[in-house]
Amino acid sequence: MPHAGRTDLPEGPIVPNKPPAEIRQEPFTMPGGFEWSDLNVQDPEQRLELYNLLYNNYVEDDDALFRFDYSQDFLLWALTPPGYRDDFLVSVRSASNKKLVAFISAVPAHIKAYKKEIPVVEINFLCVHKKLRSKRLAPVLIKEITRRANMAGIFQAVYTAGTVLPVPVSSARYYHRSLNPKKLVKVGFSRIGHRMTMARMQKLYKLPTETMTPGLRVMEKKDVDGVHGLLLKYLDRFQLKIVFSKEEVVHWLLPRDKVINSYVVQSGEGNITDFVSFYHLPSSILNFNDTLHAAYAFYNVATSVPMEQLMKDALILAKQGGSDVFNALSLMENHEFLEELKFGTGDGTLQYYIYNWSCPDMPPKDVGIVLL
Ligand code: MYA
Repeated sequence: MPHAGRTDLPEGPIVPNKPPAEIRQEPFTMPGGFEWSDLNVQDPEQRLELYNLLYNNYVEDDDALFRFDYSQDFLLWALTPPGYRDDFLVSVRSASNKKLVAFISAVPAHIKAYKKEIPVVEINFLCVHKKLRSKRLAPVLIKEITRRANMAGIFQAVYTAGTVLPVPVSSARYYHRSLNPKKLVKVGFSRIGHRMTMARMQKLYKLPTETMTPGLRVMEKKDVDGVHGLLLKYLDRFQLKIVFSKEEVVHWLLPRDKVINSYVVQSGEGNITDFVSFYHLPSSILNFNDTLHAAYAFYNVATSVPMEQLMKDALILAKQGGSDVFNALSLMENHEFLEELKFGTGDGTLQYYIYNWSCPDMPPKDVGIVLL
């Protein structure tokens, strides 16, 4: 396990920051027939092009049953936080017909690893069209996005991947909570276990129709300050965490239909005491012409009620909203509710990486960052 050893590593950049004059000024050379372009994700046509590239070519599970189907609204959310730039949405087009064939994104953020706060980019959506695989396009995309981040004065990045690359700082597991057992079994996501029947399974996973936490309500703009304060304080207990600005709370946490749900509990004195959020990332079900609706736990803070109760309410709300399954990683305090709320261990692990940064490894319970 990556976090088993490596406890005595020095903290800091692996390669020191480069002065501007030492950074390559011109884009890396693409293989013949391809060209670089920036992506304006605010433009519906370009957003649709990205959607289609990912819809057909992005991450699948090991058995090729499911492929992530990030919605267009989700992509707009994921790629336009404060400080985002079109030239960090690095696209590769075919020179002849201008078709989008590969992509990688970077968006700015601040993280804190142990005691050090670091400006970073979050890297995501690395994708090469299936017909162009194994031609070493991915390393060119990575070098180019690194160059562009360096030009902007950023020398560290965070990213996650299902694959083990050099060298993870932590490793988390996926857990799945069935909300719609019948559909999950039908499409091959779950199996009916030994001595189990569909009727028993449905009973096992049945949830109340109403949430339990008094005063739990949808987050609104007026809650931003309260949520910001609550979250900042809460995340401080983790060794690796995201450091949100108020503007970032507005962007990342205010609800967006079928993209991100956020709820708060407010005390009699008007303070925000609890916060719960999940995002919507469906997957195409490749053998059926259907969609698996999945909700993913995002950031959650419970102070007036137990975390388990707050998350049970999240399950109820996700089910009400049509989700078939609720996913969570073994991060933060999630271990406090996974078993009790009948989450099952998934096949997948998710590796966490900090590019060009050395620090001791950590167990996932010390990680306070959720990437999309
Ligand atoms: S993770 C999601 C990754 N995307 C997918 O899994 C979608 C489906 N797959 C594909 O589209 C392709 O298979 C990809 C590889 C594009 C993944 N991260 O071009 P190739 C290395 C990093 O011939 P292809 C996410 O988005 C591989 O080890 N490297 O291969 C976060 C080999 O290198 P080496 C990866 O299959 C991304 C080389 O690529 C990954 O055609 C974070 C082969 O290249 C991977 N997930 O294309 C990226 N998969 O020979 C790093 C394979 O050396 C960011 N490879 O072993 C680093 C920070 C940059 C910014 C820094 C700023 C300061």
